[in-house]
Amino acid sequence: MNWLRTVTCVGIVGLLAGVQPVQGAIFQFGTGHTQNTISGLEQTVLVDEGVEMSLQAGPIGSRFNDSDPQGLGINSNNTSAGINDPDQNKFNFITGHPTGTRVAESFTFSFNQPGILQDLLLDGVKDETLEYFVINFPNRNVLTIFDSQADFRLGVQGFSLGDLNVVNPIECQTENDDLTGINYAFAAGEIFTLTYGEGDYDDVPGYKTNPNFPQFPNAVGDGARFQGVVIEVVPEPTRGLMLLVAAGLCVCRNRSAAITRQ
Ligand SMILES: [Ca+2]
Ligand SMILES: [Ca+2]
Ligand SMILES: [Ca+2]
Ligand SMILES: [Ca+2]
Repeated sequence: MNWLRTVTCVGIVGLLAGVQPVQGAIFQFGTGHTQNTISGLEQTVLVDEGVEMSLQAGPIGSRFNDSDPQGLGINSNNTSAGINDPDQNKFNFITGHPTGTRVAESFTFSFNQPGILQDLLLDGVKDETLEYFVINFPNRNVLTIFDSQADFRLGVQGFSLGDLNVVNPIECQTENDDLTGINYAFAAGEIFTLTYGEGDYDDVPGYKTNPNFPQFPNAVGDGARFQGVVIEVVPEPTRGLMLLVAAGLCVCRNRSAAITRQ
């Protein structure tokens, strides 16, 4: 029976080698993509390549606004907290909260299949004003995502991103505010949160007022937008095939063990 075991195992290895386990799904907002279709919704589900992406605007009561060609924003005007939103088609800080604090707009998202989060596509993340997005991963890891020039801007004045009071600062690799190659594996239904933010100038004294530094068109942040997310998933037919292959491997192992014992 050794020939049968050999042929079976070789066949299984061949199947594994031939499997193409992933396909890309991309959810994009703005011109040519999802635009003017989810404005006014607090939550929604989008579909690409058979994958469902569920989105929930935050804070509670906020609504999506995808009216701008550059991407998705949040409208938090007249929410239950009584907040005034100065930029209804951007992610920004909202004011007028009864406690007097600034509240950052955010949204949560998840997928109905397991996969790998690869790219976060952002827009309008300004380096001079130290704007950023915080991504909270399902496993509680956190990244604070800055413009690709933010560390350079700080470095000119003797500071670095590490001087800011944020968790795990990282720059986008591209000048168009995209963070690529994240490579985070997630399960179906696991929730990510993306939240807008701005660096605190108190962390880097002198940054705003240094006369040797190219000056700021606006001294305060002006919000940013979410352009999309790229993921990889295992297609349903391939997932079934891989389960069969895995079952086959178990049979093969058991058969080998039985033969060894003989
Ligand atoms: Ca807003
Ligand atoms: Ca901005
Ligand atoms: Ca930028
Ligand atoms: Ca971008």
